[in-house]
Amino acid sequence: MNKTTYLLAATAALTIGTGAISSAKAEDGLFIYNWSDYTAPELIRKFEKETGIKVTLDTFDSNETLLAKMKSSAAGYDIVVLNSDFVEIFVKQGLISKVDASKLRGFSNIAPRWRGPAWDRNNDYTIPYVWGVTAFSVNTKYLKEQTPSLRMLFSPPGEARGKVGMLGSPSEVISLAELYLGMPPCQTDLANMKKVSELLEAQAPAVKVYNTDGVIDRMSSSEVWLSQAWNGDTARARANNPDVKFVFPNEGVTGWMDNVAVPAGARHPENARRFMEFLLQPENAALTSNFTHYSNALPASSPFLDASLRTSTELNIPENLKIVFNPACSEEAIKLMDRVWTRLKH
Ligand code: N2P
Repeated sequence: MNKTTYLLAATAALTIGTGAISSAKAEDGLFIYNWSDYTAPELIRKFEKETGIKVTLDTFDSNETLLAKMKSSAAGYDIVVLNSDFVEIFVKQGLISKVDASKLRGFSNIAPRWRGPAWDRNNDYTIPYVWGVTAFSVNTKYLKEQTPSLRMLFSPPGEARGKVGMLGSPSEVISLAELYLGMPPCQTDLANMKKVSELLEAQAPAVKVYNTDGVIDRMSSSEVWLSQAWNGDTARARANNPDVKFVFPNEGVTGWMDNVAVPAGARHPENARRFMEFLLQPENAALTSNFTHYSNALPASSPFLDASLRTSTELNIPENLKIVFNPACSEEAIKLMDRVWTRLKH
């Protein structure tokens, strides 16, 4: 929308508005920074229509990219979406501001399980967006035999050589490697990190790409046959290509919640608040789940979910599966991860 049509839309919304809109200057807009392939266009249209607030969306591919952007001065965003294992890092570095989320309208719609989570005990800073798990997918057309073990990903069968896709960030790759090797996350033990490094170096010749963008496309098009993957992205790939299958490995999976927060110094904090309250309405959470194929934290959204989601093999996580929600790593652990990663990429 260009500026003129946008102003017309804002005026129209103001005339039919309820008065609530007067507290937020609609024409100032709302700037959102979210993971790629993660924001339902319908959700944004609905928010714009209901509030007259024009949304601008930018996307990123990993927590590390988001962190670097937030640190590099005023990025100008009002809303960011970040993984549970990065929340404390953002808080410590003063990158997100207190929103006192439990006072938001709709907060009580959040399932008890997801209120006051380990990464934000009092919901001072965040509300949940959607959550999922990380393991791997297999293209069953080309890889007829599947091993329900992370071994298949980290020591891939010969025929998968050059057809393996890994996510493109140290936290994603190394935390899964640690899980496979039976180590707690955020290792600072040098001998253990050496083992992680050796595992990844040995896997590298089979890897076609380390990239967190475009994972759905690469799985759908069979460009990769074996891919480190999130369950929801795999569900979307399977909708395009029924040969794509998500594997729940014996060793377990890493789990994460993505969280909505307001960057420190956001220029439209009131609009950000309204967006958070909008996300806390069950029909709106369902729009996000229906688009992303991830589970949200609002049980009352289930009547609005697409039937395919309720039966999705990727979202129906086996009951006894071990799910490790990673904590925020210490600076020392992050330094070691970066070292392993830099070595791997050279
Ligand atoms: C975006 C999926 C992001 C999930 N396609 C990672 N937390």
